Amino acid sequence: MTATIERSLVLVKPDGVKRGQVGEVLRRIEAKGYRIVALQMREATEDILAEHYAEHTEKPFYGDLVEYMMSGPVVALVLEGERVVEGFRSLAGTTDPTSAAPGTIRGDLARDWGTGNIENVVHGSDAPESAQREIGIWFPDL
Ligand code: IDP
Ligand code: MG
Repeated sequence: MTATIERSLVLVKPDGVKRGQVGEVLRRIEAKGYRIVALQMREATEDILAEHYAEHTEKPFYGDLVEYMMSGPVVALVLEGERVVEGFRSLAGTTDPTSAAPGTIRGDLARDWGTGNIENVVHGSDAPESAQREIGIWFPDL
């Protein structure tokens, strides 16, 4: 059997960077055993977000989502490992941090701040195909 090494695109979102949680997120990724193959701190732009969140541009919350994602720098990462897409989603927890399971990044490090945005510290690709697309957006040279 040949192992299929997968990649995932992860973002530490502006709330995570502002609250000093970059190290904790990286610690959990490394403790789990995934390899970090690229890492960059940068500001998202409207163009990048429109590509990154293409499936959400028509949603009612999209404007607020863009504002949230441009409220400060993000840390973009590419992770590598067998089934890393599924594995990082499991580490991250469900979208809503109030109900995300304790032990997950969102369950432990995020909460509802009453802003109307779902501020949940991290993004992780939801499928290998999305990962490939998202890596192309954030790391075109990779
Ligand atoms: P995911 O990040 O768990 O994959 P998605 O449904 O793909 O969740 O949504 C992308 C991001 O958009 C979420 O992480 C969250 O920050 C934001 N978001 C999703 N749904 C809502 C909503 O109903 N209101 C406000 N923000 C939302
Ligand atoms: Mg998603």
